[in-house]
Order: sequence, then structure tokens, then C-alpha cells
Amino acid sequence: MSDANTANERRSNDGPADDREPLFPRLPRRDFVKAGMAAGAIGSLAGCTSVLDRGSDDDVNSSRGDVPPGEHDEYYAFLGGGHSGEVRVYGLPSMRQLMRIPVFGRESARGYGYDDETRTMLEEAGGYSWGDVHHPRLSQTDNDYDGRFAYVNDKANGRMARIDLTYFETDAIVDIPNTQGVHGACARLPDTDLVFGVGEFRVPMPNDGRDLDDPGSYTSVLTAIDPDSWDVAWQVLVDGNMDNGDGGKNGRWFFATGYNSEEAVSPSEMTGSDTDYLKAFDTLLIEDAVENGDYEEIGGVPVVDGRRDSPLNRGDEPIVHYVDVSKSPHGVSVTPDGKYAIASGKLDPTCSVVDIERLDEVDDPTEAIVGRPSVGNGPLHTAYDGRGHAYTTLFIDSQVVKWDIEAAVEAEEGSEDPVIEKIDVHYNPGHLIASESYTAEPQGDWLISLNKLSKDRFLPVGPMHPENDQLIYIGDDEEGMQLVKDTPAYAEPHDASIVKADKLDPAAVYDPADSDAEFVAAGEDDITREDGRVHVRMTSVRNEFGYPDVTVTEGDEVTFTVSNIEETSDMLHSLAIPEYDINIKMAPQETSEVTFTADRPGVYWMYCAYFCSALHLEMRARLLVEPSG
Ligand code: CUK
Ligand code: CUA
Repeated sequence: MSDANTANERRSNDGPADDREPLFPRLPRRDFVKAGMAAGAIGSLAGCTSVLDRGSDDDVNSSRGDVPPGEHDEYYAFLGGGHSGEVRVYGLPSMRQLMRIPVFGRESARGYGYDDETRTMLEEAGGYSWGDVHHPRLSQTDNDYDGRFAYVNDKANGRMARIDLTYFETDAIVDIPNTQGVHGACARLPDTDLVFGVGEFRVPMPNDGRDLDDPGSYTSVLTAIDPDSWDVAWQVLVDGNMDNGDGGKNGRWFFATGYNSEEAVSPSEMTGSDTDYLKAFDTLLIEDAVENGDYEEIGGVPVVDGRRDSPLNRGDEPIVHYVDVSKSPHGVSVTPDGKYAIASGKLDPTCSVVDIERLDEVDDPTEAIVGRPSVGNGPLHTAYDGRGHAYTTLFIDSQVVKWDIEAAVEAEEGSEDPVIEKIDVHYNPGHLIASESYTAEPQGDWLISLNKLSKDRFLPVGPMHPENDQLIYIGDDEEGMQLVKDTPAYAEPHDASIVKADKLDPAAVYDPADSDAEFVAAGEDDITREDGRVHVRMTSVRNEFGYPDVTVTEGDEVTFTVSNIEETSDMLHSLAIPEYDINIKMAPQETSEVTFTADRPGVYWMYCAYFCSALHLEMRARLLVEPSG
């Protein structure tokens, strides 16, 4: 087992000192040295880990977690793909990548953004070509995963998307008004009756050219989305910007951290204050306010004023409680029993443990903080094992720390006593996630540390390194945390959700009733022509399309509706029309549609891009575009 103190001593001198203002003025000397390091690390992400300092091999147990060829994993893990704009699906504990789900960007192998339906969805969601996916959260019923949907944010363009877990496909995107950059994503539990997007960047509202150089009047909002219609239900205007969020377990509270209570626009000013807010939203009172008409309609949605001086925050039933927590908190997560919301200090070595019930009892919300353990440097995110332990990533120390939640409530503020052990990770972890940690009953066996840097851990591939997702076994409190696997990952996983595989029920083939496009059955192929519009309805099956040739006239608007009439699973076809920049995919029993203007005369081979049989190469047809006039 790793010895916490040894690890701390070893790391205390391996970063460059920094002569900026100390970020942790209350710390003893040893931590102060590391605080200087923190400033450097946060500024440049460099110098905070030494390549020679690789941690002890005692913590490594590579024999655990084997999944032999042909056997299935016990869990699915859904990882936000960051600015690749997608979600990745891993099997756990093998860490094999099972699937990628494009969300905010086009992806040709899936025909995502190429067929009419998904192209229109992306256009109506703002027409951006990329997004920044951080937080995949899964729908729950009664505080347990129900296997229906995943929800993700777009930090870049202020959007939220829904992924249908029957088909593992993005099925709705909303472009949220009055905000720029939606960071935290999560839901009101126990039954996911609202999904939240947490606004980060503050901008003028409306952002139409007013108040450009008046940052004091910029605002940010929390957005609540109806999980069924995927429309914005309401927003709450707050002071300061926000960051991450998590829902309480009992259908009432929602928590969001925020740095920059200074409401500044430069990094040095954003870190001026010693504390920032954890905001506790009383969503039931907010819904009352909306019901009573206590809102202003801006950008087509009801916006409730939740700023500190709002009339709705006077008296003893405020809609938003502003809890002062340690400097620039980052992650916040609610414990499985729903008792505490734990916010991580980021620029302060403590986590703040907020007793949720006490929020109703105290006059000063800060008195609801019942524990403040000192866990290490750069605490970012916290996960749970369901046995009373919290696991927090230490970005600056490159470690995961395991600590005891109730011991932290008992201990004095700033005490290190609640810390049970630390394990070195490689390197600089952002999020971590434990199996079913976001439910009321975490499984307590596996944890993934999503490390931002891999440095020397893999074969070099040029200046852009992979990230490193490390699998850690946490199921044995005696033996301690054990590092099981390193997994290189393309930029850039943030948060993840891990769910027992048997809680999902993915479809093996499509149900034609789930598609907007009408299924073309065998023998129903036909072509209709009317006023320069050509509609080709055809089948695809090993090894041919419904028509070997389709002739149209230059300038025609052409729609192909193509059904895959296979009933065998895993037998996909596609219709690629390369020179018209088209590739649509058809899984078994799926119908896809694409519309384009045939504006160039000539012969265009259309082919199937999925290797579907020995005669796959022969699965092609000609599009003949006759010159007009
Ligand atoms: S954030 Cu990326 S490491 Cu978007 Cu939850 Cu903390
Ligand atoms: Cu169908 Cu290749």
C-alpha cells in the first residue's frame, strides 16, 4: 500500500519554485512549497511531475481485470471525448474501446451529419462543426441507472445533447439561449425529471453588442431541460460564473461550483478571493417562481433571477443558497446516501463537505459546511465506493487520495487524519469515476483515473501525446488501491459514467417503427420524378442496391431513401457517393435518407463502404447525371 506521507515528502521539492503570490496563505511551510508549484502548474501544466518519479510498483496488480478473448465485460463506461466532440464507450474492466458515438461533429463511418436527419439536427443546433463534451451522465429511475439515455454538455457552444442508449446514437441537441459555454451536466434525481446544463462563461444578456467592456454586467445561467421534449424549461440567473454540477438524490437540490466570484476577465483577477461559491439551487422553489410568473422571458425562455440581491433570495427561503467554499472549487458530487455535497478546492488543498439538510437550518449557508479535510494539492473531482469512502483526484500531486467521509466530518478543519491512502497516477488526473458512483449504490470495485498527461508511459507518437486512463481496483480496503491498467486515450476524456452492463438493453437491429423515414421492403423499390425532384426509394442487401443505375438530369434535387433489408445482426451497408460528399450508413432494418442537388453531369459510382461479404467490392451502382439542355 502506498504511504501517504512518503509520497508527499518525495514530491515536495520536485517542481520549480515560483515567486508569485502564494495561493495557499494558510498552509504550513511544506505545503507552501507545493503551493508555489501549484501556481506554476496551473499556469503552464508543466514541471509538476518528474519523469523519474514513477511511484512504487507495489501498487500495481496487472493480473486483475483480465477479460479473455470472446468474453464480455461486466460494465460499460461512457467517457466524454472532450473537444473531439464525441462520447466513447469502453468495456470494464478490460478497458477495450467498444464504440464511439459522435455528438457534435460529423462522422463518416456512421453517416452522422451526412444523412438528412442528423444533418438537419446539427444545423438546427447552430450548425457548428465541433463541440466539447465533458460530462456524460446516464438517466436514472429511483437513483439507479435505467439504461435509457445519456446526457452530455457542449462546453464550447452552449449546447446539451441526448444519446439514445437503445441505438447508442445522439437523438436530440438543444442550442441553449442566454449562455455561452455549458460546462457541468447532470440531472435532478431520483428520476431524471430535469437535466441541467451549468453555464460557465459569463456574457452580456442578451449578447448583442451591448456591455462589451463592462464585465460586471455579464451573467451566467443554470439551464433546466425537459428530458422528454429536450426543450429548455427554465433558467436561473446567478452571480459569478459556474463550473461543475451535481444533483441531490431527493428531487429538490442541485449544486454547482464556481470559480471567479470576482467576476473578472483575467486569470490573476479571477483567483483574487480566498473563497468562491458553491451554489445550492432549491429547484422546487424555482419551479414555484416560474409557475407564479416571477421571471423575465429572455431569448424565448423563462429566466428567474437568482442573483444574491434578487427579491427571490430574501427571507429564509432563498431559491439559491450561496455557500462560501475554498478558493475556486472545481468538482462537486453528492454522496450516494444523499447526505453531503462535496466540493473540491482546486487552488486549496481541502474539500468542503456540505451537509445538505443543514442548508434549511442555518442562517449563514457557510455553516452548512461540516467538514474540510486537507487531502492534498489540486483536488479536482470526487467519487464514491458506497462504503463511506471518497476518492479525490489531486491534479498537482498526480495522485488519487482515498479518505473517510464521516472521519472528515469529525475531524478539525484542515486535518489530514481522514486520509486513508494515496496512489500515484500518471500524470495529473482530472476527473475520476468509480463504478455507479453517481447512483445511490456504487459498486465499489473499479475506479478510472482520467489523467491529462501520459508523458513517458507509451511509445512516443510525436509532440501530441495520448491521455492516460488508468484503471484502479478499489474493492479491497485491506490491500488498498491497486493500479491495474494504463489505457492511452485520444484527446480528451473528462468525466465518465460506469454502469453495470445488464442495466442496458441495446437493440441488435433497428425497429423500422423508430425511424421517421419510411422503410423500403424487398420488391418495393421505386423512383418518382416531379418538377425537377427525383425520389429514389431502394433496398440494400448483400451484394446489391435496389437499382444498378439511377439516371437523373443535371440540376435535379435528388433524394435517396435506402433501407437495409438484412435481418442478420452486424450486417451493415452504406451508400457512398464520394464526389457529392455523401456517405450514409444503414444498419440492419434501418432506413437512411440523403438529399442533394445533382449539379455536375457525369458518371458517379455509388458504393457500399462496409465490407459486408465476399462480393462487397461488387456492391456498387452508377449515378448517371445527364447534362441539362
Ligand atoms: S471538468 Cu474537465 S477535468 Cu469539465 Cu468536469 Cu474537471
Ligand atoms: Cu454492403 Cu459492402
